[in-house]
Amino acid sequence: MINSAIREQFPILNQNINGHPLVYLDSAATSQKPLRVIEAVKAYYELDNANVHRGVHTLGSRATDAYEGAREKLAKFLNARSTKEIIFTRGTTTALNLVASSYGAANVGEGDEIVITQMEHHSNFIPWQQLAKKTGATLKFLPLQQDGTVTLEDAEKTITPKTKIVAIAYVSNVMGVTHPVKELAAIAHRNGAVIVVDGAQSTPHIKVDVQDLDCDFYALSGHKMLAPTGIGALYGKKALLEAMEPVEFGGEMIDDVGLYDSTWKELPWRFEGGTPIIAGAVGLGAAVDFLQEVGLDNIHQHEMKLAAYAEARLAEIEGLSVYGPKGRQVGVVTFNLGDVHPHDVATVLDAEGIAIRAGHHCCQPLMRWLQVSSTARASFYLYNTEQDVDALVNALIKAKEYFAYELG
Ligand code: 7TS
Repeated sequence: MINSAIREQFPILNQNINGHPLVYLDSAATSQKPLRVIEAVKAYYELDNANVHRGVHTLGSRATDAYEGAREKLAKFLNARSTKEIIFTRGTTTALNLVASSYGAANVGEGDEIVITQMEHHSNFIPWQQLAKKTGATLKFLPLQQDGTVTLEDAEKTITPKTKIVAIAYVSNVMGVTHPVKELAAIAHRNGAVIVVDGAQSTPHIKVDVQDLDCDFYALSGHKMLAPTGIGALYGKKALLEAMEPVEFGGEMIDDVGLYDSTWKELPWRFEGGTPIIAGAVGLGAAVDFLQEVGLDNIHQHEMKLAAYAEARLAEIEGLSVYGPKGRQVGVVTFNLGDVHPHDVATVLDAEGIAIRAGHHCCQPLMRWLQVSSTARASFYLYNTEQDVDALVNALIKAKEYFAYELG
């Protein structure tokens, strides 16, 4: 159950900002961290810190167990077949770039097609744009409906035997849209393509089963799912990863280094050159434990309720445009208040202790499609309440009065 006991486990939320209780509505940018995660990282540094996979001393074994234990937790959480399929990265951006520069460079050539949408975060946009430029492949866009959703009919037309890679976010960070990645995976596979899923916004909020989705690659960021910054992961099907070349060379990832050639460690370590993000992984493991105890289904239900409440309450504000589908499946609501610049809206809200994000949200192509330069965005997580939505609505009404002259 989601109740006030959950919120109390996030110490940062218990403070005033500008004389008001903090209302944190920016979890799509990064989530707050429960004590459980903060304490796991602290305990790791206080008791177990050492480098992994090398020394024979006790701390080295404990650190290695902690690091590899986190991999096991994440593999189970995503229902991967094996820990070999989980590569720790710095986050979603690094994971997606790894696929583009390794799998993409080896498998995409002139005349091939890469299919994405105009809604992608820059992290799932620029790697494919640059890969297409480098290889002479064509970048194709799955058309967006007015509310930002895609249709399978369009997907059947856009994905063809020329398609080598389909890359799409499971959940958009701006529009509150969920894409049918399982069905898209089936269409991609029928055409001989692989599907790369950007899971930055889905993993924290909905139950993900990579085998059920049948995705080939899946990228995630720990910091959006209660873990520290600087840790994330790439899931990849073992057969695909085994055929891929590493992109970072150095310590940790080698088997044998000769003067003129070298061989690589087995999966997943061959993709983890250098000292890994050990404390980050420990924090991610603790975050996964926490999420599983609360239950992803409970979290999702809670956020859908908040999103529905927010949609209804925001509709009371005349002159406020909300983008994205009605009855959204995730707790992200993007809007504009007349012609008032979203940065001004966010500044007025900050004075009330309310944290939202304003800007292009790393989605400039989407902003062009929406025909706006930027938007304001409120995003919810398991620690938010209906009172937070009320505070947002009240502050927006205040902002509207403040900027009345700009609203005509
Ligand atoms: N993909 C999506 C859908 C995202 O929302 C983000 C981050 C990323 C990729 C990149 O993740 P990173 O951890 O590698 O940076 N999104 C946002 C956001 O919406 N506001 O700040 C960061």
